[in-house]
Amino acid sequence: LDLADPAVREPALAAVRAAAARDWSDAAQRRGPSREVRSPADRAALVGTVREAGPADLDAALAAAAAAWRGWDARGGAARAAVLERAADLIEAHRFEFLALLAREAGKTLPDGHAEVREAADFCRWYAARAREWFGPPRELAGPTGERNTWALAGRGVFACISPWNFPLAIFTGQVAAALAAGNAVAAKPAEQTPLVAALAVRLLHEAGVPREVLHLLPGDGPSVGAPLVADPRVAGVAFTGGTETAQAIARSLAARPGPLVPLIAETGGINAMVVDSSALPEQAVQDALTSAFGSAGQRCSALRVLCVQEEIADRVLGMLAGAAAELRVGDPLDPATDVGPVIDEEAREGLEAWCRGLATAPLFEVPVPPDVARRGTFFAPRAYALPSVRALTREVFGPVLHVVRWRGGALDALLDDIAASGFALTLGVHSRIESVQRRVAERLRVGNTYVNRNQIGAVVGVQPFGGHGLSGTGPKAGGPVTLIRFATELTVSVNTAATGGNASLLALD
Ligand code: UN1
Repeated sequence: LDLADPAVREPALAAVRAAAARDWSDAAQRRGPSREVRSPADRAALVGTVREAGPADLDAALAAAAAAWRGWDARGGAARAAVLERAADLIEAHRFEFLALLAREAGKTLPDGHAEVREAADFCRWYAARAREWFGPPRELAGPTGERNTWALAGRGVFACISPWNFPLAIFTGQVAAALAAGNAVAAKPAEQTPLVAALAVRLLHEAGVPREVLHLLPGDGPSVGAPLVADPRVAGVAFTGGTETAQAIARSLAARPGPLVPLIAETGGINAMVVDSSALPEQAVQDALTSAFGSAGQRCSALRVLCVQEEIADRVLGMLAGAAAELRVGDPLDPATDVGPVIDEEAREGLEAWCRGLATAPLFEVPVPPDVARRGTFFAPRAYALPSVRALTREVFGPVLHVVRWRGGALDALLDDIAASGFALTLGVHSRIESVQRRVAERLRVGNTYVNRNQIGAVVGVQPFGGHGLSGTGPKAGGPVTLIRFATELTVSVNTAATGGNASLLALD
């Protein structure tokens, strides 16, 4: 979507504006409470209402999914792939509706919304291709004569997919597509802030050919939907993206459950650093710090949280950064001129304010929010603070707040120890033109995704498999070559062919 080209831009914007004006209420009848979704960019505006899932909906969905998953699994990887590829086409065909809804419900700018549509379609196609590759007929593994050994991947059963509001389309669709590709049925719980994007995605997945009994949307909050879902013995696996503490609570709940042992696939947070040394190209470091810290209003788990600049070039880099930031426009996400939209809700805004107050120091710079914009929604002025040490950053601050630490030449190892001490290991930026420094930083920190001399957000499906370890998650990475294995079971069958007269096909394995 080339917004610089007027021939593309005008009809696209007209389509997005028309879609933005619609009532996006979800028509599905469920038995939980009704929730009104208000736009973070304009709290007076109702985006739509959704009827949340009650206990009876949960029970009905899990019963139907538990009965249906074997049929879906039995179709095989190639048939499931064809359905997911149709879903990718449909998601792209509805891109203007998604852009509108992502802007209104999640406060996403048009370029961010466009990247999400792209990523959601990519996830469907990538996992479809992996399903074709790995979920075909059982593979014969060579062994001793008189025996036939086969190995195959298959679905586990019903997967619970619990997704965040910051990528309500891409991460929601990515989890669901992975679970479906591997032969599972899915009970999907979107974030309570963003059920309407999820409802449109599920409608398209059904339209593409995912049976209704195989994919269920269960909107609601953690206590009323997420917790009972995870505790239910019919759930055979959980994929979760969100906060580390919630992932730990899910792990405890799964451990306390009687019955089968099930996997948790968790992608959580990060206290992501960018290390800039004196050999770095300042213009590049400034552009990448700006994009990584303030893009998507800092509401990415990959976002830059602490910029570590070598003392000798710190004044120059920070001066340039403040200058560049001063030109950022905070505003309505539907306006193509906007660089930074709102934060998701009042609770998020207040949390950011409280964190900044606690720092008890004046910001290095702050990008003003125009008063008419600020009045309408939950906006938060992007800003930067100097910290004495990386260790002063005691938690993930999920928004457009950049922390800056200066380090002296000769003290790189001490800095890296401070960064590693957080226990998170998600993204890392390194800006240096000295290869041995690039290697030293990357190898000492060993995070999930290291980016050298570029920005540290926007991992591309299939090219930059995304995800961390330690406090940042369990793996497997999203959009990677082996993501689907954790969504699957492995079945090994060893047949004594001598005893069956050499006729192993009695077991009808293939
Ligand atoms: C998240 O913010 O929850 O690389 C993870 C990126 C995205 C991050 C998604 N894939 O910026």
